[in-house]
Amino acid sequence: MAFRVHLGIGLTGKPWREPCENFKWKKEIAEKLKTDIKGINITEDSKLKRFKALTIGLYGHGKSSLINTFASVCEDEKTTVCNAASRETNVTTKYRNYMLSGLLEQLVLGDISGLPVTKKIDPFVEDIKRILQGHVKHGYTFNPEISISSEDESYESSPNLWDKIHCALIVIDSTVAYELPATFVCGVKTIMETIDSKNIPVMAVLTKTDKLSEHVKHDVDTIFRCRKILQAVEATSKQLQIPVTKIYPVVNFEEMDHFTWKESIPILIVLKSLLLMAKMHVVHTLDVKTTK
Ligand SMILES: Nc1nc2c(ncn2[C@@H]2O[C@H](COP(=O)(O)OP(=O)(O)OP(=O)(O)O)[C@@H](O)[C@H]2O)c(=O)[nH]1
Ligand SMILES: [Mg+2]
Repeated sequence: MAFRVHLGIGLTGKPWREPCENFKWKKEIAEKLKTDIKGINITEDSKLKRFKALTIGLYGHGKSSLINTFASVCEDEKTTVCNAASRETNVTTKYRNYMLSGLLEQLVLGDISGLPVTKKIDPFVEDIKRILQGHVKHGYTFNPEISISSEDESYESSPNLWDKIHCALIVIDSTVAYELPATFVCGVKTIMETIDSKNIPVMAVLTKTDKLSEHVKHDVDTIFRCRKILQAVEATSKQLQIPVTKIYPVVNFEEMDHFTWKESIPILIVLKSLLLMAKMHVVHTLDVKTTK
């Protein structure tokens, strides 16, 4: 394997993704992305209202790790805001919203239980549909047997725009992206019906690309040139019907001792796209409301 990395076997000549015009793996690009991200706000004077994003995916695919990675990029050092680990069962069992500071003070990130593979997923799918519409409060504990009822103390019967989700992130472990479980694909399709009916923007984030590709493990700057990753992106697109351009490969920082501007770049690219999409959604929703 080492000689493949050394000889660049499995890499494309030109990057298959050009994240922005004149993109280069340079510290200045990371700084520019951070400046762009800081500038994407709801309004210039409002610090109270935040964009709300939700991570959705199978258990163990890296949802909580992604939130920790976002928080680390925010703090400029490795940090943890939610528990992430590899276990037989779900690590995250409650719906929690995380407010980050500094770079991402305009964003709330929602973390939920992953969809199970072996058990029935309908209760989770129903809960996710309600979270998307703002009906579920922070702290709700998922029940694998039954979804939330309108009598539950965690049920919000009249959600406002700021309770609702403004961007959905489907988180997929890239090492299994070639053949996602049929129940999951089916569950995502059901969730997509709600996403589409509410016009919520959606993107997919492919995690663990360091496990999929030796090149990426060795040097993250091969992430947009690696054939295996492109294939994982295309397979995800085909199965979940999400356009290739809305699928972002990353390496979460969970299993790294430290990170540099280089590892931050794919994460900052995700954050910039997420915020731009959430902003368009909020602006459009507010516009529709005020013009009616
Ligand atoms: N090497 C590597 N490991 C990762 C990456 N992302 C997540 N992991 C590991 O995958 C395991 C599961 O990650 P979690 O973030 O807890 O997954 P989750 O989707 O939140 O899981 P649930 O809360 O159980 O639904 C942890 O051991 C992480 O360290 C990544 O990009 N690379
Ligand atoms: Mg989790």
